[in-house]
Amino acid sequence: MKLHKTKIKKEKALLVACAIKGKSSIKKLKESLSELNNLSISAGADPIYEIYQLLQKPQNTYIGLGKISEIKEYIKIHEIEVCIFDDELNPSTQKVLENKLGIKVIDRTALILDIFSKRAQTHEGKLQVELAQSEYLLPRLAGQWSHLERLGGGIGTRGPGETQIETDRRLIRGKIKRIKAGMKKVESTRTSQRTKRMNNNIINLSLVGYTNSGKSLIFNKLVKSNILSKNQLFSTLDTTTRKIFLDEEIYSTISDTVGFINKLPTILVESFKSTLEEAINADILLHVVDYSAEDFNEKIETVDNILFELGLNKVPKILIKNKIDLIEKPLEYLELDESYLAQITTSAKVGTGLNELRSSLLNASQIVKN
Ligand SMILES: Nc1nc2c(ncn2[C@@H]2O[C@H](COP(=O)(O)OP(=O)(O)OP(=O)(O)O)[C@@H](O)[C@H]2O)c(=O)[nH]1
Ligand SMILES: [Mg+2]
Repeated sequence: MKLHKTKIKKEKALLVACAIKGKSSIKKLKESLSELNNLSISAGADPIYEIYQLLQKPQNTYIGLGKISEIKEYIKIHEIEVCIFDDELNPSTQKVLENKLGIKVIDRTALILDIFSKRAQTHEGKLQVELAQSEYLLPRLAGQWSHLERLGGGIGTRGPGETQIETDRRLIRGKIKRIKAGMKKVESTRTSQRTKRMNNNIINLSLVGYTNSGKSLIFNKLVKSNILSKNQLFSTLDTTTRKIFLDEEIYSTISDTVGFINKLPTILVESFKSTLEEAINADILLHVVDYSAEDFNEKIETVDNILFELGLNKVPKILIKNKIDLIEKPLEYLELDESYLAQITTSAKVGTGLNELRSSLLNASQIVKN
């Protein structure tokens, strides 16, 4: 007898991006769409087409009305099941779009949250993702009852006189409260470990940077560790800290952290503050960039902007231009702000530049200590 393989059907998706003229360009829109394409595949969709537009001014339908007609036409002909937008949509825009298009509408934030929830392994990681998801869901509740069932909201728990949405909101608020309480417990253990290290006058290094830039592989090579380093977005969600000897006597700690991405949802940054705590308290940040990426400059800028949001723009940094085995162009010296003490080129894969990186870490640690 032949066994039939069951295949979960992937939803056919149409990707949509737009931006205001002068603030972006067609090239940037296309780069962002190619990232959205990756994100949607990671989330389990089947992206088959992309539509983009540079707008003169913002629209309350996200994209111009002409384009909406074009999208509707495309949906009909190609039987598209979900439309994915490249920015976070406010709840009312999302509603308007769903009404106009007649199919499911998802935004970039929801996709990123979905991937994070797939990757979360530890108790703390799961709590943080659930918190971000609940915060995202709260203002978008109308007509989302199916989502709530997944959140474990009990049916029949409705109080007297409450509408369905009020009940949903109450359930989610309760859940947010419980998650926050759970996170407090995990955080206090972490804080006491960190205080111990800080009291010992040890320099703390933290790897930060765009997702898929090679942070975990560099970490593994520097401290002979074996954490997951994989060609996919957001391999690392949890922070790992290890001791690293910079010379025979002096040692520091080094942490590997969650990667960043363009248009990283604010709610995720907020929820992941406890995971990012190691980076927030680092004495030196090791900013890793995939130097072989065409848009590496934009990636550096994105990461610098997120560091700024976290109040880390003034922390001493070293830029690690990684993946140089993939490029043929001559290496350039980049103009960076004064918080960057050095820039090093590496190939974590081949092992190039790792000795220079170690010397640079030792130098920087001495500068920071004095
Ligand atoms: N060719 C080449 N590939 C590299 C290099 N460094 C890392 N990679 C590959 O790039 C991919 C991503 O590496 P990771 O170490 O997982 O990147 P990361 O920055 O930790 O990514 P996140 O955890 O998602 O933020 C993996 O497939 C690595 O093997 C390098 O120097 N050269
Ligand atoms: Mg990683």
